[in-house]
Amino acid sequence: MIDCISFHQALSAAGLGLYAGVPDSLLKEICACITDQSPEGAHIIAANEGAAVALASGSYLATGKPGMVYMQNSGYGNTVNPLLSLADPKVYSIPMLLMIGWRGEPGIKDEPQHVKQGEVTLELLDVMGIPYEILPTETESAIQTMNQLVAQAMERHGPVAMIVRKNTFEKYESKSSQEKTWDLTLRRERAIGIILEEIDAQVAIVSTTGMASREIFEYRASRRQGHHRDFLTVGSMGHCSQIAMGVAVSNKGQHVCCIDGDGAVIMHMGSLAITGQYRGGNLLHIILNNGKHDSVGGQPTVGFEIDIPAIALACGYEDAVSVTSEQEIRDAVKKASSSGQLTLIEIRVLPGARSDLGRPSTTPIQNRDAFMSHLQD
Ligand SMILES: Cc1ncc(C[n+]2csc(CCOP(=O)(O)OP(=O)(O)O)c2C)c(N)n1
Repeated sequence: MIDCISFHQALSAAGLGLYAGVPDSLLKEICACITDQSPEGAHIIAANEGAAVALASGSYLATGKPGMVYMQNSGYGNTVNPLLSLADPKVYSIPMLLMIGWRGEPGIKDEPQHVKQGEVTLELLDVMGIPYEILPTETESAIQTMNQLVAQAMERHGPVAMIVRKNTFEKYESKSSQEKTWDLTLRRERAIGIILEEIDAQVAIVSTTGMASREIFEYRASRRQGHHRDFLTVGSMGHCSQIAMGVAVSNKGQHVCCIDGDGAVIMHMGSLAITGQYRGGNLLHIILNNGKHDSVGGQPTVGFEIDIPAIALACGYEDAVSVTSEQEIRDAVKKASSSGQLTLIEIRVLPGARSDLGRPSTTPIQNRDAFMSHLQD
């Protein structure tokens, strides 16, 4: 496996400027190393992967140094537009090194949301004309491959990609452990339990990518409540609020609650402006804000640096609050459920999850069918 510190030193020696990206569990170790080792301002955890391509492009314009953009292959979709209409050699021709975590690699068991993406990952690069190499797992060969790719990016004046398989990087002990917790006491899973206890049993839930959906699944399973009310958006990070709004707009008799994450809401924050105009009286938006991309390794988001309720109000939501305690959550959910006002509730929670947290045992199609039957009942 690759030693993260040596690899990071080699990246710097190769003349890379800015590091930008969205974290991935396969890249957890190298991302933690980049976070620790990069000088101030040389690393930005971006809102989404397309934004990371834009950041690397801007940095190249300012310095002439290529940037490195890291992502999970799920994030690849977010990059297609800026890769093809900004960085491509036929447009502004901007060199950069992409580091792509290969979830769903054919032959390796992975979650359903990664299967299709994994199958087409290399083909998509071929179609876009982006040269790539699969990163070897031995440190010296990996550095050599990376150096060749950076040289190729400079030569072709465009993006090149390094594909990272599972278990490529060695464990890296993160040094950045200082946590701002604002005296928080609840973790996401407990907050979810409180929401589900408080919310009317008929409300349809649309939940976000990552552990939140897994925790909802386990909550229902442990109480034998069935899973028909919950649409667990296992992929498509950042889009669950618009799925929820799509349901609410199209079925005004159905109350819908979106359970979102801070990383996810920041990824496609423009959707808040669209939801903010909705006045159907049947939509509640809850954001579980732990200031982290908790599901993929706990890399920081700007969730605790921004005022999400103020943003929601400015976007047109009729009510928006931030809460932290059990009682506040209960009161806020009760009020929002009966007010008929478009409400956003930010719940600030501690990062972290149970180590024995399971995964949905139903397939996405079973989830879809059960949810559709619930909505049409
Ligand atoms: C487009 C895209 N980029 C990256 C990922 C990988 N990913 C899955 S969950 C997650 C973190 C989500 O963070 P947040 O919404 O704050 O929820 P938390 O995990 O903290 O509960 C990331 C980055 C993904 N699934 N899709």
